[in-house]
Amino acid sequence: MATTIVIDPVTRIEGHLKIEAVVDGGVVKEARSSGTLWRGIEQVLQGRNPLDAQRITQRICGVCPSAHSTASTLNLDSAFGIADQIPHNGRVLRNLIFGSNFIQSHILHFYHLTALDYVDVTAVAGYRGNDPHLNQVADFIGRGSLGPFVPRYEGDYRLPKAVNIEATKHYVQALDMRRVSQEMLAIFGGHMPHNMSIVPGGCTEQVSVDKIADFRWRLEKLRYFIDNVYLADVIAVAEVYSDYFGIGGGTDNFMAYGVFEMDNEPDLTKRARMFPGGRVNIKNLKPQTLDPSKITEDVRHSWYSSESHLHPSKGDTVAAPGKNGAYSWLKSPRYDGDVYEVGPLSRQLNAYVQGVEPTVSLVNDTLGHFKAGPGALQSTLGRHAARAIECKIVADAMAEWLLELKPGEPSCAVYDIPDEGEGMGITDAPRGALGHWVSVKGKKIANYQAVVPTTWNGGPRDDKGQPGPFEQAMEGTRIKDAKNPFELVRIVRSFDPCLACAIHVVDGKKNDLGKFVVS
Ligand code: NFE
Ligand code: MG
Repeated sequence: MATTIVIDPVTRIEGHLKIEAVVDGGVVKEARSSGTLWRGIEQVLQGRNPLDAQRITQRICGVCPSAHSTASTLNLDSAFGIADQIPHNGRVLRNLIFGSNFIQSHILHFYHLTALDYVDVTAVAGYRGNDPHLNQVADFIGRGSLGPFVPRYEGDYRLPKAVNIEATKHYVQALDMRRVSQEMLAIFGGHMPHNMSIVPGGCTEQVSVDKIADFRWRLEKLRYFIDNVYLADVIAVAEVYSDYFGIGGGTDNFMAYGVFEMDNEPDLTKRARMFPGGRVNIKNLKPQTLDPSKITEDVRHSWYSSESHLHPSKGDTVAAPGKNGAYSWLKSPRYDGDVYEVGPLSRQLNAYVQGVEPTVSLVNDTLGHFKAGPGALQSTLGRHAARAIECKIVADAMAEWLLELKPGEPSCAVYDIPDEGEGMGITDAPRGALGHWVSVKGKKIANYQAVVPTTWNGGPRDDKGQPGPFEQAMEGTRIKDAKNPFELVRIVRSFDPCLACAIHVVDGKKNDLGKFVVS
């Protein structure tokens, strides 16, 4: 007899995601991913000064605001016609700010959003010893303050007690590491969340030797943690839960827009980026090109009455709560009508098939360690491994970028806002391909659309009925215990869902000043 498993909410932070899975004979026959929180940004931007975009779109999310500041700024660079004029320091500073956010976000995801699916924190309950981190956790549990650790499932915690205790210590240490990363970002970004310095034309922050030194010691602390703790913990988990290299695969298509600017080429599909843009099908591993004109968003199964299958430059967002057949506030982005997964795994796969180092060596080393082929990457653990590898590559690259800064030289171009312009800002956020599109008329924003990583991964079925990446990853999964569906939360969390980002649209109306306000 079929039963339906409902998990709501799934995410430990980052918004409201509901998962429904119909299980028959112990196997998921049909899965639905549903964003249930109505919020947003796009229409708020209409009629405003284009320079507000960087400020306002960062408020989409406190986890990846640097991603939205980067996408909105690339968008305005392109609409203003200044994408080829970013000074050297401006380009490098943007990469350093965004890189700090990547590191923080990947550490957050592994330790605070997913590790407790694998690590049994109750192993620390009786701890009495000299480690202040563990004493803190034991006190927490002793007082019954279980907030960050529950609800949880039971029955499939497999690590030895000593490893559970050590990993819990790292859980607390990772909070410190995230603080260090946020401080590092703030040296050049002003503050975190919502940096003040990434702007069209470059970066407002000036480079000085003392700021470089301040940044450097923090980065070295983080590199030590990533190399010796984060990577080691991912491998320790993967060794004991190795069946998850074969669980949670999903779609065969992987896309990246590319991230970390290496030159000032104005066409973002041709710009040199540390992680390149592209598409790849895991079954043939051949690099394919990316044409952003083929991106559309379907809304047949979303609570919107606006037209479906529009390119984001023409996108529209009219809320229709209760719409027949709809089950999510997320739209369904598609490339040429096809479903694509985005995220660290997509980025590293695209870099891998394009022969980019050190991705090729690190991926091959990891696959060699587990005696697996590239197909194993299309899985729950493949996503964790790709994210950890990526975190190391970004941190190591940042040490090089820091040396490229030129104290005393300019970091921002001078420009005028044009009367008219069309912009596109495509980049990769920690959770995957992120695009902002703008239309400027009379020096004001006429239309603004964002298509966000978790919208790609977590969207509902499209106009053709094709399930989204979360849904495909769950379908066909064998569930050992329907009362403790570890498989489903492990699969979905491996994508690192952020519903705050994914649902960024808003209902509202213009006020007397002609500004859009939330109703
Ligand atoms: Ni709110 Fe975000 C990232 C973006 S994910 S975290 O990374 O863009 O949809
Ligand atoms: Mg949108």
